[in-house]
Amino acid sequence: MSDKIAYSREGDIAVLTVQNPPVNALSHAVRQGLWDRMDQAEADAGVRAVLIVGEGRAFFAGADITEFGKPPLEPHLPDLINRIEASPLLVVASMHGVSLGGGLEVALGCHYRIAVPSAKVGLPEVHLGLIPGAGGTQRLPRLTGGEAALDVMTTGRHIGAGKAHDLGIIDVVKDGDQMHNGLAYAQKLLDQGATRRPVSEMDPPAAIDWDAAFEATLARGRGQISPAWCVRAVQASVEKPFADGLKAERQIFYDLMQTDQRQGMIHAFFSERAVSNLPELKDVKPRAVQHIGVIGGGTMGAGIATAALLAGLEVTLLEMSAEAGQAARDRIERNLSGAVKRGKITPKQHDQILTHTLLVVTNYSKLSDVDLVIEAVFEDMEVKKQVFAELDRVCKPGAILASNTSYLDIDEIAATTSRPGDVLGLHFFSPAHVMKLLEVVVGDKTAPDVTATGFALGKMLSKISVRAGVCDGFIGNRILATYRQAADQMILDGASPYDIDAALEEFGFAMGPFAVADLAGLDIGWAVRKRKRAEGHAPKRDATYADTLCEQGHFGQKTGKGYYDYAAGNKARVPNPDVLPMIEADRARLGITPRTFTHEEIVRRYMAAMVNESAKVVGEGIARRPLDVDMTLLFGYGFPRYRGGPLKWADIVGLAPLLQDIKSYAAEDPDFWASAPLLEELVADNKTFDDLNKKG
Ligand code: 3H9
Repeated sequence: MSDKIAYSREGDIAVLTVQNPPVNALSHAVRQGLWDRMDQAEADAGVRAVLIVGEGRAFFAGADITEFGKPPLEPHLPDLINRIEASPLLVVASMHGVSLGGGLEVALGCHYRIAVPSAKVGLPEVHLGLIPGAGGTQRLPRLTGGEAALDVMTTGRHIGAGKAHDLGIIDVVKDGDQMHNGLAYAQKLLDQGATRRPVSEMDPPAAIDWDAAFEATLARGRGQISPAWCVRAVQASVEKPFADGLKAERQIFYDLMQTDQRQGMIHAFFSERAVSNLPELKDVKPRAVQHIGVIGGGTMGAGIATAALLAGLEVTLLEMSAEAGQAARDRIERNLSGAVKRGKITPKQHDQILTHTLLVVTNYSKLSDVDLVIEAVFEDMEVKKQVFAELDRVCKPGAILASNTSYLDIDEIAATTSRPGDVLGLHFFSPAHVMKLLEVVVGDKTAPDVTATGFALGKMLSKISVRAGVCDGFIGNRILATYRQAADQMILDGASPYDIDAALEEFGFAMGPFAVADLAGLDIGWAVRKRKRAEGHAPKRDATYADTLCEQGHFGQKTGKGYYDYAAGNKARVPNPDVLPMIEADRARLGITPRTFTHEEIVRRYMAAMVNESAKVVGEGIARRPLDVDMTLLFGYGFPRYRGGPLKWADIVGLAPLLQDIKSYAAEDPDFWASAPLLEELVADNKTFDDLNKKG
C-alpha cells in the first residue's frame, strides 16, 4: 500500500494523513493511496467518519503538474473525488496551508470543510493553460453561485480562509492545528447526528448571460483561452445534470491539455522556479546583506531603494546635492505611498521607513558601513568608473559593489577597483520596485559568493533573478536590440510602427515595441544608437526617423509625444502624424520602394530575429540555459506567458521552419540574419531548446 497516506483511528474516525512533500501534490501514488485508504476505512468496523488532513506545508497543492503531458494513470482524480463523495461515511477535510486546484476539488468532494485562518484556497488551473478538471467547475458554483465561482476560476487567485467562508466554500474557520481541529469538528458532526452532504446533490446556480461572459473573459485574456473556457464549463453545471456537467468539464480540460498554451504555461511555471536555482551555487553561502547603498536617486535609483525598503532592508542613498537628495526622497515617498494604496504596507510602516530606514546623503564616506551598494547613475563608462573608484575607497572590506548598468562592460568597471571579485552587475528594470526581473551579471572575476549574494538579494526583493554573462546588453537588452532592428528594417521596407505594434499585440505582447519605447523614453535608444554608430556598429541600412523624433524633443510619454501623441491621454495612443513622413524621408534617402507586410509576416520576422539572437546568447554562454532567456523575456519584456518564452515558442512552432525563414531573410542582409550556430546544430540533431534545459 502507498506510504503517501498514513491511516490511523481516533475513536469512530478514520484519519487519512497525506505525506507527499514538499506540497502534497496529488501524484499517482497519492491518488491510489487515498482510494485504498477510503476502502480501508469503509471496511474498518466501527468507523463512522473519515478525516482527510495534510502534513507539512499544504492540504494539497493540486494535481501533480510533473505528470501532465504523460499518459494519465488510474485512478484519475475526478473518479477518486466522486468515490470520496459517494462514501457512506461522513467525510471531513481539515485544511491548512494551500488547497489549490485538484486540492480544493478534493475538499469540495468531502462532505464538510474546516480550515485554519491562514489557509488559502484557489483554482489556479488557468495559470497552467487549463480549467479545473476534477469537478471544480461543477461543485464550486453549487456552493458560491456562478459569478463568484467564475471570478475564482478565471483569475486563479488565492483566497483567504475568511473570504472562502463568506463565499460558502469553507464551513468553519478555526485557529489551531489542522489535525486537532479536524478531529474535534468530525466528532462534533457525529455527535450532532450530521448526515453526508454531497455538493453534487445541491441545486445548480442560476443562469447568467453565458455568451457575454465568455466574450468578455476572452477579451480580458489577451489571447489566452483557458479563462474563457471556464465560463463554458460553469455553464454546463447549470444546464446539465451533474454527471453530464462533469463530462463536459472533462472534455474541455482534455482539449486544453493538448494546446500549445498549456505547454507554454507549464514551461513558465517550472522555469520560473528553476531560473534562480544554479547548480554551481548549490553549496555557496551568500554574504549577509542588511544595509544597502544606492548611488543616484533618479527613477531607477529611487525604484531600487523602494524595493529594498519594502523588503525590510536599511538603505543609504547618495545624491550629488541636497536638492537632488530631496528629489530622490520625494520619488521614494511617492513609490511608498503607492505601496500603501496597494495594501503592501500600512501608513505607519510608510512613515517608519521614511524616518528610520532610509538615509539620504551627499557624501561617499557615509557608505562605509553598507553590505552591498548598487550604482544607478548615468550610463557613461567614465562616470561609472569614477563612482567605483570612490566606492572602492570608502566601502568596508567584503562589501559588494554592484552596477545597475544595462549595457556597459562589468569587467571593465571591475578592473578599475582593487577588488574585482566583489563586483557584479545587478540590472533592474524600471520601475524597479514593480518589475519582477533582475539580471545578475557575472563578470570574469566575480567571486561565487558574490554571485550567490546577488541571487539572495533578488529573492529578498521578490524578483525573478536570471544569471547573465557580460556582453553588450547582457541577455535582455541584447536580444531587444536585435528584434528592434528587425522591426526598423521592416519599417524601412514598408511597415508602419502601428502595424508592428498591432501585430505583436495580437501575438500576445502586452504592448508593441513602439508603444514600449514611448513608455521607456526614446532618449535611451537614441543614446545607444549614437554609441553604436560611433563604435562602427550601425546597421547597413540605418534608419534615422527615431533620431529625428528625439532631435525635435519628442521622447515619448514623458514629453507628450513619440510614436504616438499622448495629448488625449496615455491610453488613447493616437499615432503621431509627424512619424510617417519622417519614415518616408528615410525610405527616399535610401531609395527603397515600400511594400506591404501582413501581420503574420511581421510576427514571423520579428520572432525569427528574437529566436536567432536568443540562440546566440545561449550558444555563447551569456545565458546558461534556454529557460534563462525565456524567463528574461517573460518577466522583463512583456512576452506572453502563455507562449512560454521565445525559445519555448520556437520549440513549439518547430526549429527547422524557423531556420528556413532566417536563411531566406539572410538573402537580403546576410550579416544581420546570420543564423545562430546553436540553432543550426539543434536542427541538424533533431533536438529542441528544451532538451538543453533538461541537461541542467
Ligand atoms: C490541477 O490541480 C488540475 C486539476 O484541476 C485536475 C486534474 C485532473 N505539482 O512554488 P514553490 C513543486 S492543476 C508538482 O517553490 P512556494 C515546485 O515545482 C494544479 N510539483 O514553493 C517546487 O519544486 P522544486 C493546480 C509542484 O511555497 C516545490 O513544489 N495547482 C506543484 O513558493 C515548491 O514549490 C497549482 O497550480 C504541483 N502541483 O509555493 C499550484 N506545486 O522545489 C501550483 C508545487 O523542485 N503551485 N510544486 O523547485 C503553487 O502555486 C506553489 O508551488 C505553491 C507553493 C503555492 C503550492
